[in-house]
Amino acid sequence: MKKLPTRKKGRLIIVAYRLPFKILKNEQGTSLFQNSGGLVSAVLSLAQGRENASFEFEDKIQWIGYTDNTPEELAGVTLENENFRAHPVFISQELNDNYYEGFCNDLIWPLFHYFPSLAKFETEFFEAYQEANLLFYETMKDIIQPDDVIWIHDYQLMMLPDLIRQSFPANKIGFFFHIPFPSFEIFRLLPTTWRDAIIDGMLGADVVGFHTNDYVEYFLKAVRMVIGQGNRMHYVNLNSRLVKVDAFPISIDYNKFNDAYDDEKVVKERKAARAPLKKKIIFSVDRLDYSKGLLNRLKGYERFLEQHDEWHEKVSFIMMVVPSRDQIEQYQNMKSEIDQTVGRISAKYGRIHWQPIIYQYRSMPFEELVGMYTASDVALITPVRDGMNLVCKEYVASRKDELGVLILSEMAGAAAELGEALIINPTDSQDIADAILKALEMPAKEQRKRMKAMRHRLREYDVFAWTNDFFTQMLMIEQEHDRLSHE
Ligand code: GDG
Repeated sequence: MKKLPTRKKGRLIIVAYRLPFKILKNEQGTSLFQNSGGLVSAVLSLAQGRENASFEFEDKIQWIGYTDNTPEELAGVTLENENFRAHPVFISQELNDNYYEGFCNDLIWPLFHYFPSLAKFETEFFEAYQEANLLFYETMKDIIQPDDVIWIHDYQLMMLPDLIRQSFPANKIGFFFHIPFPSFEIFRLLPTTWRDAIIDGMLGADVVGFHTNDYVEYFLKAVRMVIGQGNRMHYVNLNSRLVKVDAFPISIDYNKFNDAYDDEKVVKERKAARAPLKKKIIFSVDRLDYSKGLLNRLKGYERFLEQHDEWHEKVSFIMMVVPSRDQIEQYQNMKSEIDQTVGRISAKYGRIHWQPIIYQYRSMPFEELVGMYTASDVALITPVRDGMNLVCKEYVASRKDELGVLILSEMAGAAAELGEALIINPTDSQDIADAILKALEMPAKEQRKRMKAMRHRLREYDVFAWTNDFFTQMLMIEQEHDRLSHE
């Protein structure tokens, strides 16, 4: 077996749009509330030094990210907990409106999720994006030391790798992209200078990671078209440097979800969900977003109810929608449409003692979330585009009982790994309706067979394997450079 490189010096610097905790100030002082999102748990696996890890870092993890607190509010406050030391980036409201709300969420998000008609191409957005990326760089430049490894995340920071590379040519820089990288026919809709700046920016890294091989292929095609550079299987040769471009499908903390099955609070939540309904449960949870296919899902369920009255009063669909970006008009309109569709379905099929849909617009504590994952007979996950989708992986990892059926959109990055799910086309209501029927009727033996295979895969490649894989590639890049230059 190839010996993995090890590294024991240097610190890890994470750069992401947000800091890993919320900062709350009151009369008692300042408190930090660590977020529990996917990226924070992934990075924690590095802080806690796992067995078999190919590296260890010095000191606490340094984390650079935006805060909506002002410099005056944070003056004299120690921004660190047992895992992270935070370095806030201060961005004015006006700049953030054009940078984050504008370029990131009104242009890149819709465009890269294949909604070009929703994308707004404003010059001020692009200028703000450049300025904000520079602000991140300005915050970092006095922090970076020679052996530090820098790991940058996502579409808010596409220009940052190159900004750092220009002044710190010897530091290892990784960049991970959490949303889909689109096909060139979509990417080329960006003005030429913008797409050049994006590609040049990302290529400042030593390793550029995506969730799937398709995104890797699309990115390499964009590189060929934009900088005219030939590339060979997963490498871009910039003469002085080699950039590795590869797929690293993000995963979850498998044990956390698997072990939660027996947690007292989770057991209580599971019983509380099951007892009053006494019906089969279909469950979904997503942030409010047009990419998540919420309306398509409702239409698929409606068609199922229309065609299968033998299932009336025997099944309820619990659809949780987590508030997100709902200050934006598009999101408000979409929410109204969801509210109306749920109302129409309930009015048509509901009975005094049966609610075909239970729809709630709120977020849930972790125990309730896993309670719902494990109480449900079917998880219905139908994004029209999703970089990966962690909800489906969490559902599978939570099912220690090996029961439950996953219905999953072919448009989610996760579909490439979870082939035992019932894979559907989210724009096809009939496909969704047929899959719901198949899932509700699936014998326990077949559920187990499918679940076992998916659980095995997620156990093997959990979030710790993901981070380990990414860093191993980053530390191996020099060896690869030597090998390729001798071929
Ligand atoms: C982006 C990409 C990619 C949701 N509601 C509650 C709750 N959640 C947690 C889930 C899951 C996470 O939020 C959602 O992750 P997703 O992957 O499904 O979606 P995005 O937020 O769009 O994330 C996506 C991801 O980045 C990682 O690279 O997979 O494609 O779009 O972890 O559990 N957690 C709790 N209560 C809730 O109500 N506790």
